[in-house]
Amino acid sequence: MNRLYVASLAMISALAFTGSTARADKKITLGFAQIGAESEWRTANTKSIKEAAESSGIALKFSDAQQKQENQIKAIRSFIAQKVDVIAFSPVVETGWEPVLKEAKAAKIPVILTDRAVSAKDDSLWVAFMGSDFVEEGRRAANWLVDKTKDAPGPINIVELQGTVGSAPAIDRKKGFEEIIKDKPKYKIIRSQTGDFTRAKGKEVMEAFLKAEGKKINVLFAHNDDMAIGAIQAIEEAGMKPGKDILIVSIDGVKGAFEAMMAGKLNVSVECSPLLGPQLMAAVKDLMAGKTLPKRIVTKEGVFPMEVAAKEFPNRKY
Ligand code: GYE
Repeated sequence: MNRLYVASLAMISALAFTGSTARADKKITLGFAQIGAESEWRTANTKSIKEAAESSGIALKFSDAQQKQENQIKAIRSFIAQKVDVIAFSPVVETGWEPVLKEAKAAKIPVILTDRAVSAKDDSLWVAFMGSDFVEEGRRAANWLVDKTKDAPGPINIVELQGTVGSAPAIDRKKGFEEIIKDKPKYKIIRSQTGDFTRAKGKEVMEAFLKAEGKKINVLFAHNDDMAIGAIQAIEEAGMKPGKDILIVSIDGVKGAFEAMMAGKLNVSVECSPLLGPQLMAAVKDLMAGKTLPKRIVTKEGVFPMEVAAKEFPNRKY
């Protein structure tokens, strides 16, 4: 009697056990190694990924690297050790990923790059890259400026706040912007330094630019809105009018930028959408269903000058 009882108990628990592992097996696990929380863009990106994972029924293991490559590498290694189904990450800088990507490949875990690309010869180390065309964003920023100042006499002195050193958006936005102005001698980049995509650094570096160049500065090109917003503060504290004394061109199109445009302090923001979550989850599901993903998935984006800011503001989702 007793033995039978124990045996049936064991059977029941064995059944429950296999039942639950079978169910757990079906749920896809995604490991996502985020860069950090350096900007409004990044916060919106994280929110988009978390919400999309939740609504797609994907189990998300999320890690925040606080803008350090070594932390991202550690997170990816731990995802490999945990045998997640898919790894996705937004590489803080372009280089130095081969070893860890090879480890993922050896473990047969597909990797999707989101937002930022890596620079590596062997592109079999990732299955797809989804994100914006940063060179095009740089061109859009410069094209707006060239058009806006077409009747202004030169020289037009530009200061540039670059994003994180070695990151794809910093390299590409600079490249795209320079490509447009390089055959127009009226435009001169007189100072260029990194503000690491943060408000605090953007303000600090702009203060240094203002100290060195003062009223000579006609334009600020900031690689993201947060640095532009930090710089706006520095310009105001120096007794100048941002958006008037100094034209300000930036990239992202976050709510903070729209508010600055509506206040007349920021002239234009080139859109770069952080809402990659739904696209990423769809790709993860396709991948698990055995489909081949397109190697490059580009996000659709626009340009928003201050004149349209108030009208567009209610439509903004980040
Ligand atoms: O522009 C910036 C963020 O990689 C596109 O990173 C992203 C950039 C974005 O910190 O605000």
